[in-house]
Amino acid sequence: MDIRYLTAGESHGKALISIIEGMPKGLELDLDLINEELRRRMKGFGRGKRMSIEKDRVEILSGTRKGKTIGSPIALLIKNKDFKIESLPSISCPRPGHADLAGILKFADADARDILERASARETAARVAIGAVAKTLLREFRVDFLSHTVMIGGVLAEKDFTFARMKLLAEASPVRCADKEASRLMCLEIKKAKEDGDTLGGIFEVIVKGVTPGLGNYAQWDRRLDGNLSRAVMSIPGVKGVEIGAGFGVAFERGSALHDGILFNRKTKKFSRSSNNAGGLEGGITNGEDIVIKVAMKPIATLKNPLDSVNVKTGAKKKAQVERADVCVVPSCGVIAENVCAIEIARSMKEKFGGDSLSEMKRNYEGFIKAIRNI
Ligand code: EPS
Repeated sequence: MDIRYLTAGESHGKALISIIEGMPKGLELDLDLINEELRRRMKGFGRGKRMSIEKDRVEILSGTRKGKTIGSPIALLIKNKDFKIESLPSISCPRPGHADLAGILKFADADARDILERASARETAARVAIGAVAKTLLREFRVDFLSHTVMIGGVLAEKDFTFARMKLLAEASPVRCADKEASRLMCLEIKKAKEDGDTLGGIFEVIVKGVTPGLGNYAQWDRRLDGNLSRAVMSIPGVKGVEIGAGFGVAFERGSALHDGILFNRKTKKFSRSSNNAGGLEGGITNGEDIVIKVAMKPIATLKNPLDSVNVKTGAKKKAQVERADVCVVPSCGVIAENVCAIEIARSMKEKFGGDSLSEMKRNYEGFIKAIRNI
């Protein structure tokens, strides 16, 4: 069975709900691990007041027995503490950059409240919960994730580290930046933006280690894993650019300089590459190298010092609605991207190795690993 999922819930509604189908039977679901992902998503310097109100915790409503998946749909619940949707006022001065005006036009309804309640990035908590389940499955196959901030407010992280060190340092930074000095300067930029009633976007990178070769399929466009990963990341609110591997940089190189040389170790019978400009994906399939995805996020659209707008009911020139908001959410977006990528990789794993139970899936996986050592 294919893995598919849905989320429901408004930013100030009762709760966020996730349903995930297709997880193999027999997977131990660690509630602490899911809650830890939710906690990571809430963190970060530049977050607003809402994150001090909420304490995102997941409740598993179905799909498990005695702590293990039973092969039926898994339903997850995250309750909103700030449940007040019925008493919130209408919004008729849309914020440039948010879904407000596009949604007003879509529904031909002058109140943006219904739009922003679902368009809000709060929905990503529900996706992170699903991603945490996907990560739990992938952990069984030794797949590991990190995200780290590359740029905020014009400050670039300049230092490079090994996967393990990068992960450690990014986790310890208030902006998920592994370069300590850059991290400090990024915080200063966020502080300045806040003082000016302004917001900041940025760039971050997701790296996935331990992914087996052969996931994804070029046989049909919608089975290409690069396309599915890009779509998943691009669908996170605020994301405007997604690059895989060298990304836009590929356009500047000659083929001889860009493509990653093929190496073979006779002892381990493993292929490897002299570089990873492909970002772990060739022909829409994983090639065994790390998957590397770089993401550009726009600044939050709600400004304390609001932009020009109009009252859509009267046509009069007005300032955009000011709502409680964050100043910079690039670190959280990195965590969300890790998790939506986990869902896509788990989907591809399930497609390739099938299996109704985890043990069946593992048998198929081990058999495949043996086969590629003997080609
Ligand atoms: C978010 C909750 C929201 C915002 C943010 C993400 O809470 P509230 O709107 O009640 O302050 O902090 O939403 C947006 C960035 C957005 O554009 O809507 C969350 O849980 O991540």
